[in-house]
Amino acid sequence: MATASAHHTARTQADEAADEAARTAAYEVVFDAAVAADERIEPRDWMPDAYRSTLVRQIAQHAHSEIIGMQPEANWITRAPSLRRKAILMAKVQDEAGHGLYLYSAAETLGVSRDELLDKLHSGRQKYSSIFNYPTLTWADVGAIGWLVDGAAITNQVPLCRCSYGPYARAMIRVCKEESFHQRQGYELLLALSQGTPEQHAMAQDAVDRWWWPSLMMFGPPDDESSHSAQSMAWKIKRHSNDELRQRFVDICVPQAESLGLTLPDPDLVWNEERGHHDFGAIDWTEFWEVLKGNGPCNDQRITQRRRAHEEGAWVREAAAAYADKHTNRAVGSTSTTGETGATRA
Ligand code: FAQ
Repeated sequence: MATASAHHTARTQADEAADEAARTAAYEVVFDAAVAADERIEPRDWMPDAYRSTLVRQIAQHAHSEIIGMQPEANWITRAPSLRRKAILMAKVQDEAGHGLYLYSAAETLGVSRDELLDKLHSGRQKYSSIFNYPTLTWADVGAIGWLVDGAAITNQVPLCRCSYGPYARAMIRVCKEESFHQRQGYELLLALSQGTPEQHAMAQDAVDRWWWPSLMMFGPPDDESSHSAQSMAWKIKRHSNDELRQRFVDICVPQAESLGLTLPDPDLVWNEERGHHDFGAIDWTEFWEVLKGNGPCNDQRITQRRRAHEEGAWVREAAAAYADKHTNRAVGSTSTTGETGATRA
């Protein structure tokens, strides 16, 4: 009898596993068809585990970049040369905080908590963009970041407005509008310096010399070393490869540099009639991978400051949670059938 019962249980388990596999296969067909038809995948839709984890990785890295990216420019808020420049810079840095919040919210729709993501950033288990590990040495760096770093960010993020995952795509629409303002303010700042005194012009040129190559690295490793691109493009998370977007950015920047009266620091930069694009010099990928390993000029400084800001903000999170609790209790109390809400309000 015992053997028969064990046999029956094993058969039931096998049937259930087969049912589960058939259900997953059916869901996968629906998911693949939605992606192929350029429909949006929404939080409650079925999605492959790997699609979910890829999105969490990319959106978290993006969110972390936005909030760590506040540091290099915040370095200059107290030293902005005029009230107008200071007001613009403060608005820009606050926008970056807002971008971080939209993105953490988008990641939360995938079933991860913001605490968990911040913990991974603080413990070095998740990345942020390589670009924010470089120092802002002069006021002109604020202009170079706006023109080049925000310019690269827009080039990368406009296609993400068509990402297959709905909440990420929608967050990108507003982010891109704000990034356009950031890019314009950087361009305008650099133009003022470039057309200023010889010292100001030299300061603008020096900033462009230092930020050009790291900006090209923002697009990620070359396509043949990009581990995630093929799958992310098949899922329509990424719409273009790293090299395609890098090339697009170079082509956009060349005429803008000419209008600025500044030189891009690449002797190999030349228009290629046949390709219809600019050729450009070799990127130092050793530097990129070193920065990713934590060996950039400011990695330690950035993460130490981020951890400190998080610790110093603990009281704000506690106060916000206590306030939310109070309101939840009040709402529960006010729907009480006895009408006795007084106790929870005390
Ligand atoms: N830095 O296979 P791929 C901004 C990693 S926002 C660090 O090509 P993927 C606004 C990558 O994670 C800037 N790590 O990866 C602002 C992977 O490592 P893993 C941030 C990088 O994801 C302006 C490995 O290399 N923007 O600037 C970088 O398919 C001013 C292999 O790479 C975004 O995050 C890098 N640059 O493509 C704020 C946009 N590149 O995870 C303040 C969204 C690659 O396997 C002031 N993200 N890695 O350990 C993306 O579009 C993509 O994630 C890429 C990388 C294109 C960045």
